[in-house]
Amino acid sequence: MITFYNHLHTLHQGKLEMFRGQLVPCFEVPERVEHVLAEIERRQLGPVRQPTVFDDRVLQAIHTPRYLDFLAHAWIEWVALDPANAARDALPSLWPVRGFRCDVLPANFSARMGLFSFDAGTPLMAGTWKAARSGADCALSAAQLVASGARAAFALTRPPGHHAGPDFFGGYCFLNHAALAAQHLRDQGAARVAVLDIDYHHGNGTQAIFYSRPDVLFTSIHGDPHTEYPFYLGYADECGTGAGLGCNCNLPLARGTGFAVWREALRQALQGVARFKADALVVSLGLDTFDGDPVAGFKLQSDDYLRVGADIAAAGLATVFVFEGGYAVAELGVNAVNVLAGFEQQSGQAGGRLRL
Ligand code: SP5
Ligand code: ZN
Repeated sequence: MITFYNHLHTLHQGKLEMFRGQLVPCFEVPERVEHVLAEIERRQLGPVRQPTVFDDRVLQAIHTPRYLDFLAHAWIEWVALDPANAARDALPSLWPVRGFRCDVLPANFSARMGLFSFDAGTPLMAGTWKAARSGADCALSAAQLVASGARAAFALTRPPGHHAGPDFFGGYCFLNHAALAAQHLRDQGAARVAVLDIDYHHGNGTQAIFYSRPDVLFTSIHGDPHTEYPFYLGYADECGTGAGLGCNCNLPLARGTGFAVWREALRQALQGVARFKADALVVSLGLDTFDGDPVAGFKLQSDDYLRVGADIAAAGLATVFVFEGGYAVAELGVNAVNVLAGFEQQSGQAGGRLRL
């Protein structure tokens, strides 16, 4: 399997995130993808390439122009507020909740930052835009390869993407790579695309992006939002709306869930993908379902990820894997590559390729 590696990811390196009234060191660190890259090389999963650079206009199929414009210029505006800001990351501290106006763009930068975000755990810095932009290129390159007939491809990037919506960042995410990949597959001729999100946290951004669309199925297995981040979305009764009714499927599981129950949810999710008659699959590959993860609560073991990959391969679809969360840094390489190697072992030579 070919990996598209975001060689610019280190430009994004957050210092602190807000947690229970304190600024604590970021969980989403550069070493995360470096461990995965090292394991890909050690196990000889396949070639590692730099992404093709795609036109900015491709991003506009998923994100609003005013949000993209905000992200591209956020850092210079943050520093313009106060030159001393250059030494610290930008974090939002106020948000327009129910009853406030979101249609008017405030001139004040902090006010705009709140308008385009949903948490105070997602620091933005000088290199965030470049890093996220190059991550989008990785996802688009992987989708392009799969559209040209590859059985699968992997976008290895950070910051992650699945919490980012049409016009908001949060949950360590700025641009929604999985959504960009799914849209690119559509634009290249795949009539129906499924997104399978197996990160511990609900992919609220991806759900929001496709909620009213009948051509993209979003299906997600995650910690129950009653108790788990991002809390305000991800319940089982969210099934899509309008033409997209029936094209959204949430499978929330209790904190503490182990592999047997999780795997049954995966079987259900893949059954939905089959019923949808998807032509291609995008997997939001979060590894924070791991037992040892410091921010999450499922109990998957390293070996389980081999079976996760095999189960996904058995769906028989051309597949784009997009790297998302996972914060047990030392085990992240083994866990991620286990999914990809399990997939490769299971996927035969025939079938599972797009003919567009
Ligand atoms: C992509 C992704 O996985 N984003 C997750 C964002 C979760 N942010 C909130 C994490 C809360 C931190 N909890 C710390 C628990 C310390 N024991
Ligand atoms: Zn996560």
